[in-house]
Amino acid sequence: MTDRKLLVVATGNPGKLKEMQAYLQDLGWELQLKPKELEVEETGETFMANACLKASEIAKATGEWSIADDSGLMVDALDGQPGIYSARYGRTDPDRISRLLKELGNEPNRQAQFVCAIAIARPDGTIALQVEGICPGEILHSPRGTGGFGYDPIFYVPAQQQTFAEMTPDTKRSHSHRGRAFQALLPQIETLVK
Ligand code: ITT
Repeated sequence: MTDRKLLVVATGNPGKLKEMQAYLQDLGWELQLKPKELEVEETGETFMANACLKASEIAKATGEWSIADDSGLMVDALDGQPGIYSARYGRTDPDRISRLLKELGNEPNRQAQFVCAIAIARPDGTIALQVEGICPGEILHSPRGTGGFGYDPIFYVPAQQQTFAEMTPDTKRSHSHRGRAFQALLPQIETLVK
């Protein structure tokens, strides 16, 4: 059924898009970027609620299958902030990073986790699949590395002894919150086209 193979990627974030494309490239779905003018207001109170909202609204607006990612950084010493507000924490990536470092100051507890919720919606807007992935780490005192996007330069993963921004795309792909969510999603996505 070729009409079920088109998948609209419901993101306006180029860093995220690049990573999502890498996970989805070998699946046999034809990927299409969501039209720029279609913006969905993130009114949900959880990552999953917002992922479902974005996938569902873009699916209904385009009449196609849609996949959305809602993600963010939860910092223990800031009671889980910026969390679902990670994108709204500042105007640019450097703004968001400096605000986070300022809020944390010299706080000794640097524990944090990245969370990624992914939802796939059918053309009628109903949710077909939802998964979540988490990656624990620590917030550094200053940025390190030039890869990735967003908060990557201050997010250090002790097991790899690198920040996300120091990792190769492949290493980030294997260990990140998004990677873990996609590892759960990929076996299930195959069943959707049947
Ligand atoms: P879309 O909603 O259009 O997909 P967005 O950037 O607004 O794009 P979110 O609402 O999910 O996406 O916000 C996620 C924010 O969390 C994002 O802007 C980054 O700052 C941060 N983030 C998510 N995943 C990240 C990653 O892998 N590395 C670094 N920062 C990440």
